[in-house]
Amino acid sequence: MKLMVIGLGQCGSRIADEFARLNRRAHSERRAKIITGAFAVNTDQADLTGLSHISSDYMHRILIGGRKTWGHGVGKVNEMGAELAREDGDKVIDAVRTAPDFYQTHAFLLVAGGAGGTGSGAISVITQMLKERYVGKPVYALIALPFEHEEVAELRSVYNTATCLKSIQSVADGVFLADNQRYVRKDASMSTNLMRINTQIVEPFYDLMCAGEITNSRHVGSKTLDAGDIMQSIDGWTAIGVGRTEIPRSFRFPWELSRGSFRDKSSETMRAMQAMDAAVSELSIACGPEDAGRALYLMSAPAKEMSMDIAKGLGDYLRELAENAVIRAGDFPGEKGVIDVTIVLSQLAFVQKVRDYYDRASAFAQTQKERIKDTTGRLRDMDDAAKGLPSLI
Ligand SMILES: Nc1nc2c(ncn2[C@@H]2O[C@H](COP(=O)(O)OP(=O)(O)OP(=O)(O)O)[C@@H](O)[C@H]2O)c(=O)[nH]1
Ligand SMILES: [Mg+2]
Repeated sequence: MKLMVIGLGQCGSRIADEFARLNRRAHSERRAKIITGAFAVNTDQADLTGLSHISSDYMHRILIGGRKTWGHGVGKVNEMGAELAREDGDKVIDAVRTAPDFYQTHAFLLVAGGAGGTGSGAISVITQMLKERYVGKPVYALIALPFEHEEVAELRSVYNTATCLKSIQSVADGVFLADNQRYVRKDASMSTNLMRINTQIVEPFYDLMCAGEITNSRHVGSKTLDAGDIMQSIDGWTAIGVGRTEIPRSFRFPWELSRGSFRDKSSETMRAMQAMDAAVSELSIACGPEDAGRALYLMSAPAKEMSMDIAKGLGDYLRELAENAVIRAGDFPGEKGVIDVTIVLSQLAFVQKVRDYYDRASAFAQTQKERIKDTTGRLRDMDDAAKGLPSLI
């Protein structure tokens, strides 16, 4: 599947930058093209300059709201992020429309951090603009959810995330959720953590996007998962993950496998299931597989490790986990010595974390309203106290 990726705000732009890197990797490792364009959109000029892989011209690093923010961001006010996107969104549409590979694009992927101002506010507006212009091309969103410490320190980040999620869910064809907190490693510094997290967020997309795009026959699977299958599997709230198991060295040689004993076969299936278990535990957001209406898995393993038995084993296993989902599957001859399983759980009917954002943000909005009323009343009292004095202006 070929995606056109648009990152909004700092978080979104950095993740889009990672997708641009993934495209280079796909090209060098598999001769595949998986990105038809990568763009960064921000109200902050300095943040646009800090990217590495997205082309550095103004058609790929797009400054919006420059006249109003002087290139310094919107300071976490996502209403302003949305407003500036409405005013300057045409810049993004123009860049997309004139991208040389636009017509090869299967779908758009827009990325933002939910807790910020620019990305959180702009993502739904730009999604809506794309949907109005390009009917029939799905628009997906990928939202990074804030770290716990941000939620504790600043309730505004909960409120921003909730309003961002509510808005994007109503316009996008599917919303991938990536919970920053799930990727945290305690011993790393903030900047290396963010870089590592971004790599981990995009990693599960790699095999998925490559699967249908590989032209080199060495890499074509027996049951190819193409863009159509993937698009049928993405709808509404979505989680994605990839898991890996190593194949023990003794199994890597053909003469070991040619014995083909029952035990070898069953341990192969076990290994594939272990990779699937790892994918489920590495999902980008905590969710119950039983809440998924659609599910997809993709196995990538050395050709000789793949068999109908294993595919059936994995299929049965996922059916047990995601009992209410329509399941799609594919395979893909991958790297030597490892089995990777990518999982997408979509059309999730319930996500605890989203529900919590909605509840906490509604309470926050109510307290804010009361606080404003209280402050206005007290200001009026003070003004009243000065009523009898003359004014100098
Ligand atoms: N995964 C990940 N999350 C990030 C990154 N940078 C920021 N975030 C998260 O995104 C949220 C803040 O959003 P930003 O992208 O910095 O905000 P913005 O969209 O630029 O908006 P303003 O700066 O307010 O104009 C916070 O919850 C951060 O934890 C990043 O590189 N990776
Ligand atoms: Mg910013």
